[in-house]
Amino acid sequence: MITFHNPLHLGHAPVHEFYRGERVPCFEKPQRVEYVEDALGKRGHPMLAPDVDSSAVLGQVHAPRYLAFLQTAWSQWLALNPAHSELQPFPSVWPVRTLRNDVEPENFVAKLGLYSMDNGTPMAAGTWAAAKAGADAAASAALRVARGERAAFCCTRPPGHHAGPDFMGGYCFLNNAAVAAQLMRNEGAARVALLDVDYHHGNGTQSIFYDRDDVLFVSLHGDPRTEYPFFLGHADETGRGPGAGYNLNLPMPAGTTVAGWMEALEQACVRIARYGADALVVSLGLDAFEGDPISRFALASSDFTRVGVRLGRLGLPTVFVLEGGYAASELGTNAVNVLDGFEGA
Ligand code: SP5
Ligand code: ZN
Repeated sequence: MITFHNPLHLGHAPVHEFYRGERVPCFEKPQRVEYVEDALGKRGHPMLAPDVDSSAVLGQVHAPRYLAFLQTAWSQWLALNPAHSELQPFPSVWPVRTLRNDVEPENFVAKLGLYSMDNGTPMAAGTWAAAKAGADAAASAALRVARGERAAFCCTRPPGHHAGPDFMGGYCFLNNAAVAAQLMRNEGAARVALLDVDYHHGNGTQSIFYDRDDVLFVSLHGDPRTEYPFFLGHADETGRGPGAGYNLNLPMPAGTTVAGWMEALEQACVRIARYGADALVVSLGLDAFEGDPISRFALASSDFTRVGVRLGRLGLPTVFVLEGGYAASELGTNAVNVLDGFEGA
């Protein structure tokens, strides 16, 4: 399968995040895609550099003021104090219920809170460049598929599915899968299905397309009553206005085994087939893996081949976009198992 890598991902290498008040090493680290690139090479999948500028499509899925902030965030952080080059910014105040989010504050940390859903999404000097190159890679993969390629894989980090119209969160800044879906709409696909199999609900993607019937969002994930992102991803979220009926959440309890998970995948595939999609985008998180350090499903490496086979049987032009998955050394095998299963279907 043709694949696109992100040549600038290394510039996004924050050192720590918070867990129960303590600083812990980042789970979302550069080695993740290095393992995937290694596995892609070993199994003979060609790797290309992004060749599409996603700027226009980014403007269709994210708010202008959010993009402007993200692009300049690191220089704003350094402007406070040059010594900040060695430190990671974190938000400390958020415009929750009753507070206003329509007026952008001047204070940098306040802006960071306005544009964040959590304090778990650390930035580094090269974050914007890495996120933008990742969106370019997603756009490149989507363009190939829109122009007739059966499938393509976007191998990138940081991930994207928690990033909403105007906020970052869950290690995500730009919503790569939303970029891929929107680009295929622009290129003439009337209906795009977006299936999210990451362990965590793709709240950002859901929100971007919640009012629309031209992109069907379907997600398999840990029940938000106990799992991140906690505040979205319930089964009763089915879409709004013209988008009513075009959002399907299939939350499962932590501890769900492969049998239950595959049943949910079957439901998802039946819904996608009934939708009559012209193309499919898969938010390919691999944190449903039994060895994932922050997730609680139990798929084995060989199960990811079955996932790929089932998706291949949908018979749709398909763009795979890497999302989460934190068992870094097994990430390559698990990702490429999906792609090989898909191609063998
Ligand atoms: C893209 C993606 O998979 N984002 C996930 C974001 C999860 N953020 C919360 C992480 C909480 C880590 N908990 C550590 C538990 C260690 N036992
Ligand atoms: Zn995840």
